[in-house]
Amino acid sequence: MAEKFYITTPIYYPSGKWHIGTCYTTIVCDAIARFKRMQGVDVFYLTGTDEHGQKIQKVAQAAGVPVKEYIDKIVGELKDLWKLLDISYDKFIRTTDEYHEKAVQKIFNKLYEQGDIYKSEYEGWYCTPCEAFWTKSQLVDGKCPDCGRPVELMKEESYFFKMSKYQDRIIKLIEENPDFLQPLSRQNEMLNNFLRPGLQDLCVSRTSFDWGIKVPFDPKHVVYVWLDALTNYITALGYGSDDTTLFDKYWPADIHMMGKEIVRFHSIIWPAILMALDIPLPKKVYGHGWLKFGTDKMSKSKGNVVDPFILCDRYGVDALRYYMLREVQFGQDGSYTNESFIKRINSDLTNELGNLVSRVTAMVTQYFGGQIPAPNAEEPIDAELKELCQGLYGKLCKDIDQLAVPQALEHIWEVIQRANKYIDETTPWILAKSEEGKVRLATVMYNLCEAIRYVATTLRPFLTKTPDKIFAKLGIEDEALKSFDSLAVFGATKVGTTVDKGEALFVRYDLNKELAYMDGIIEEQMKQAKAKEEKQVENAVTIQEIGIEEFEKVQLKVGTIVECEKVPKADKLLCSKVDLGEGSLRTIVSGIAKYYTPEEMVGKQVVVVTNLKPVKLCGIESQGMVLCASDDEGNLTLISPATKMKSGSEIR
Ligand code: ME8
Repeated sequence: MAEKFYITTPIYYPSGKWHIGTCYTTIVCDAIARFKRMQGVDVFYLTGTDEHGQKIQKVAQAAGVPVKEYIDKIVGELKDLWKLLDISYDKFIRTTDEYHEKAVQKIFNKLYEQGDIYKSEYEGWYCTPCEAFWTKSQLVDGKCPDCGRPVELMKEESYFFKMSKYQDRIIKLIEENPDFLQPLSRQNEMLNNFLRPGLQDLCVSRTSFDWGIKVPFDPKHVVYVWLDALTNYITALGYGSDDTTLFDKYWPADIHMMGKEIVRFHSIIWPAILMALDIPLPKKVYGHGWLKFGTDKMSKSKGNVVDPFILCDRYGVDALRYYMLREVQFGQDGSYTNESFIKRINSDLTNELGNLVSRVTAMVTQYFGGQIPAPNAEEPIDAELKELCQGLYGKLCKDIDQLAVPQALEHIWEVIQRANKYIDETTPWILAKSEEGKVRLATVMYNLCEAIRYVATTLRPFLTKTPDKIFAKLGIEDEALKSFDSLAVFGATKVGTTVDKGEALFVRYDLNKELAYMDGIIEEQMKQAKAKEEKQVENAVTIQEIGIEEFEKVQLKVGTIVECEKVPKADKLLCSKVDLGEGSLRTIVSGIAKYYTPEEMVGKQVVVVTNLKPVKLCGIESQGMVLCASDDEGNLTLISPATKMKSGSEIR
């Protein structure tokens, strides 16, 4: 039976703010998953979206769209991004999927019934505008640390998970299984900052919003988003459903991969939940570092978001995948700069890899009519290149097992660099000058083609377009010659195969020109971010919630327009006399002359705000306001009762 391998990324918040940092986890996991598949391992690679919680509910509401509809669109965009980046996931889970929701309810029930979840009261300092609870120590000068406004001590009825019960087992797990939590630095962080000071029971339900999975036996509560989200790793495999085939096959996970900021949830809360459910623990939790923009965390509001769609469009998917996998020392924070990106493409991809392939295919074309010649005159200098090729796969296996992805690429590049040096050392252009030299030249060309085949084959998990282009240039169609198995013996490339130099694999970029281009994009992004922020402020003003007591202060009545005329010297204004059943008529000035003629107005029934303070408009005192609806396309219409009403009827 094939060895199995279950690898997961975190499930992504449908924030819609995708930048290259967001793609980091998925690209790394993808390379590992592809590598394992090529080794003949039965891989299950899971990713998905984390769709519940107050934040997303609020954003959707502010956009005026039903929450699910709002999220569906963003999830579609995320899937497009994964498609663009050739992410080869086996399953995409959404926490709004019905099977997941049902399984989470089952889990919650089970934990409640066995006493691991209990009902109590959550007490904390509550900031109403932010809808957030804070502990006393988190407050800044006794006020909300986020917005600086006053907070009040509030209690919320909640369910709690007995996390404290599992504290000692988790400490033991981390201390006794150094492989469980990696890299090492994260172990000390978890032990010293959270576990040894003592774990508190975890609040696992909320009542202040409802965009979540309902607690089955107490539906005014929704399940805490992290409990909902973490369980995706087992519900995606069918845990809690009628069909647990995948769960039985793939669980426990071999690697949960994530950014360092969510290691706490995966190495403390998640094991505690699994322990309570009596399910085996994942083999490894790995918290990688952040990809920063220069020295800053990427954020849309800072305008330093590097857009993967733009980069792929201009430089190709493989350039981005290569940069992400090679540039950052895995486990540590890395820094993206436009300059280092372009330099990596120019040096590693264009100068080293691209050049090697084009030089060799050009020489085979020129000296051997495009057919790979038979090797027949070995010299000691060949041994080093051959050994390097033959040893490559073994090194890569070790690198991938240790999650040393950049080192894996470095090892492939050692072969590329050695092959380029081999060309300089063997001087094919001199060998080509004599018949005797040509005998030796055949061997040199064969060895180079074979070395390039090693490179293309081993690059397959990391780059998704380039290896196939190289195979096409080498005329290799046989799938067996693109497999890891074919790397056992140097010499598998078939003599006589026809090569095709074709187009260059990579372009060489003018650094300054590209930097100017990218600066232009960042500038545009900043402009857009600023405009969006302004719009949000504007929206926030319009959508600010008010209590019923405030609304009741507004008096609305049905009025009938009795007279109407244009206001002299004011293009936009009409002055109406309105019957509000008060005995005398009110004078109301409205800015609607562009939409209605005075004649059209007369006889219309309208909605009037009757208790507005009078204002003078163009010298006329306006004693109320006529309500209208308007849209973005410049339409405007009066609001009228659906059927004729008595003038002065109250609107409630
Ligand atoms: O945390 N560099 O989702 P998320 C590297 N829903 N990695 C980055 C990054 C950057 N600049 N920015 C984001 C969540 N990431 C939860 C997970 S799992 C049960 C729930 C990574 O959308 C981040 O570290 O905020 C994480 O691994 C992934 O993107 C998703 O983050």
